[in-house]
Amino acid sequence: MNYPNIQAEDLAVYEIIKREEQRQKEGIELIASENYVSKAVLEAMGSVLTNKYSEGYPGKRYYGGNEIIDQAETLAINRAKELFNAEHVNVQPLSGSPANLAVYMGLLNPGDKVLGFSLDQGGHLSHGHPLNFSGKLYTIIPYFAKKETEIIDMDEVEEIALREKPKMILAGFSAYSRDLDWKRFRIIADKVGAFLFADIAHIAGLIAGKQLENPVPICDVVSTTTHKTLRGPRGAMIMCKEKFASAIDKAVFPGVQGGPHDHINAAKAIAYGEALKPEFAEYSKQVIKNARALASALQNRGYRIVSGGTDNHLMLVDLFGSKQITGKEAEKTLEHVGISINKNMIPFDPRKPMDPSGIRLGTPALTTRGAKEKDMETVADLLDSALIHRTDENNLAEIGHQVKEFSLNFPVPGIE
Ligand code: DSN
Repeated sequence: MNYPNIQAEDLAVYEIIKREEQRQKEGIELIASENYVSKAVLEAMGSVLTNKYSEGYPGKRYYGGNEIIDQAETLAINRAKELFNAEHVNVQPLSGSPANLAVYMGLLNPGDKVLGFSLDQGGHLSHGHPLNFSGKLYTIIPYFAKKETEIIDMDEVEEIALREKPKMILAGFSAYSRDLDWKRFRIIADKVGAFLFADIAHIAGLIAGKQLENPVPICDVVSTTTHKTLRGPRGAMIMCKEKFASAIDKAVFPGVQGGPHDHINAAKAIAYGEALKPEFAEYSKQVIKNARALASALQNRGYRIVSGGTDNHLMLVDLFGSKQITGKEAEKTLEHVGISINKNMIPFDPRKPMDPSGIRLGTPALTTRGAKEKDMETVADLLDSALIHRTDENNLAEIGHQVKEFSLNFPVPGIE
């Protein structure tokens, strides 16, 4: 992508794009929620479909001229249905939080009780943070990982559900590295007459790639962002059983949003089409292999991985517990050498969210660039060296060169 028109018309923006291209190309991306989209997805996002208003749904719009837009949205819906075996799909949510807001609005009344995974153990803001709509409008009851194993204790989930009788059980996770027992969640929800809502934002691509169990046929409603492991444009979608279709559609529009972003919906259709190809299953498999290889390379260097490992694309490292380095210090040091990660709370963290004990690492982005298990050894070495030499500017400069040299072996789609 060369952006000749931006270059001619607005040099300030052109230079920002070029600097960000360079950062992406020369750096190691380990943020578990990030990825690199294909050139086709990038092109759709820059297309003239952005010029249209299309409030409503295919065949029932509040604006004229939507015959072609209807085709784009229907294509995205049909591909998503095929990918996830979904009865009903709404592809209009602009991002994860609005999607989740629409699910709450569609199924609950303000004040209703929701059981959600504790935020400081790996839940998401929209699963009950006190300053988020979820925490302000609904009564959130948290469930936790077990202290000894750092794995969700389904018996405890059942115990809390039987005691609290929530209207909805939310199985959704932003920093949880273990397999989820969807069927047990279903059994528990049925026992207490609760809706079962899964937020699969992090693992959607691994489900689409058939590496993890698909919760869509098991749950009442499932939301996901489209830009993480699923490798589509920034955005989200909601999948649900047909009986909830009307409630969910009304909650998205006019409940939460106005006009859909049609250029993004076309990009979603492209990404879903890519995810339906056999290469995407290979990609998903490699993401998990790489995550396991990275976790074990770090363990070999003395880092404690929360719960002892990973079943998906991410891991939490208990840095403070194993190396007496805080998450904040690590994030800053690693950014300095071109390695992007984020600080993260770990289960039962004695420290605070702005400077927690942990960091979260993920392999979706590096895997898109073609990295394999053996490359995870190099990544672990570079990360470890940077943290060891975190106060030594000369050493950090040298490690920064090595990060760049390593990264340039792996092309980023859309960046020459
Ligand atoms: N910001 C996302 C993440 O990093 O997990 C969640 O929305």
